[in-house]
Amino acid sequence: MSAANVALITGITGQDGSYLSELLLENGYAVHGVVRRTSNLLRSRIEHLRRDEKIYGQRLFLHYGDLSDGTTLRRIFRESQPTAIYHLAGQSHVGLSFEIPESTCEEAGMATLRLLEVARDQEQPVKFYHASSSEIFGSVAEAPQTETTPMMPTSPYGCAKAFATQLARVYRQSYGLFVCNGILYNHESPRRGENFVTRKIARAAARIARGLDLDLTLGNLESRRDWGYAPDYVRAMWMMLQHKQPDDYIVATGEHHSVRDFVEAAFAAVNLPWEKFVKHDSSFDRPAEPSRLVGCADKIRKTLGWKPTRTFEQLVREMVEAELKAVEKLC
Ligand code: NDP
Ligand code: GDR
Repeated sequence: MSAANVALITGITGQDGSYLSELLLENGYAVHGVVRRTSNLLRSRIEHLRRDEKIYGQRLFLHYGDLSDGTTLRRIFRESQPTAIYHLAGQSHVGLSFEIPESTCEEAGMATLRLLEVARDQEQPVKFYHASSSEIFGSVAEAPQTETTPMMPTSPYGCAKAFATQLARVYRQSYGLFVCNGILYNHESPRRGENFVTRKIARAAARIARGLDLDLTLGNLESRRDWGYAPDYVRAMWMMLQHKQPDDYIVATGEHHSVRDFVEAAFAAVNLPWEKFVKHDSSFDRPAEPSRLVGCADKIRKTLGWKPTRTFEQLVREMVEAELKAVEKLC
């Protein structure tokens, strides 16, 4: 990999941004990340990279910015001169998007347009990855879904991602920009945000097992998702931008499981009967839920040779084990 590879990542402090940074640094890239001003300087998911003197300030650079601040984003482009941008930032909680729809749509929708416009104005061509989502399919027209399945989102988040996905296609077709939509299904890891269901369950199972919590309160146990392993999915992002043609790809395992399945597997990993500890609270239910979300990843498997490395059971176990280690550090 040549030293001329420069990546700009929006959302570098998130789950995917942190794994992607590690992958790109391993592959010899200079990595620039956009970070928001926060009241706490600790950015837990990339703190290990920031503390590494051989990396931070040498090959990893952080720039203050916000998706709403177009002039700053343009300046960051000028300063970093990226050859690739991975646009991952935005409010990513589907349930919350019903409570804060305007900012969610601004971040997931309009900000993508803003960045596509900046990319279009660059003198040097820049490859563009857009973090699309299975939520664009919503009340699905077919299962499993492919790259050509119609979009029928069921949440403000899904609507905004559908808008941004269509725009990314328009910019590819109209201006010849190298833009890829990664239509990613749920992907999880020990770095997942604590208010997403898998991390919430894994954390609670470990804490209940060690006597730190008494129970776990969840919404709909019957919801089903196609859950994969986040490091596999950031590898897919990178692979898309290495291909000769820009295109859209579904990234999924092709298997779906219920929230109940995840709960059972997580509590089994700590030898506890889950029924004794799990409660339902309807405030976690959503006004609408997508149905039968499960992806067909044949295109990325055949074209790019991508495949997942973890089974569902391995994923659950790894997440619970990480939480047990975190609890041990506390004790
Ligand atoms: P996270 O929620 O973990 O990370 C979101 C990132 O966006 C954080 O770095 C956050 O910064 C940043 N961000 C949010 N709002 C702004 C803003 N206004 N300006 C600048 N930065 C902002 O998400 P994931 O890593 O899980 O997901 C990455 C992307 O992929 C998201 O767009 C998500 O919608 C999409 N996606 C995720 C899937 C998944 O299963 N994980 C599946 C399909 C799509 P801060 O740390 O300051 O909050
Ligand atoms: P999702 O993930 O909405 O699919 O979006 P989440 O983990 O939030 O929900 C998955 C399913 O679990 C049900 N559920 C609960 N969810 C949460 N968060 N908390 C609970 O207590 C709970 N109880 C049950 C939900 O109703 C839902 O059916 C994720 C995000 O990463 C998006 O950014 C991404 O685009 C999609 O995955 C693909």
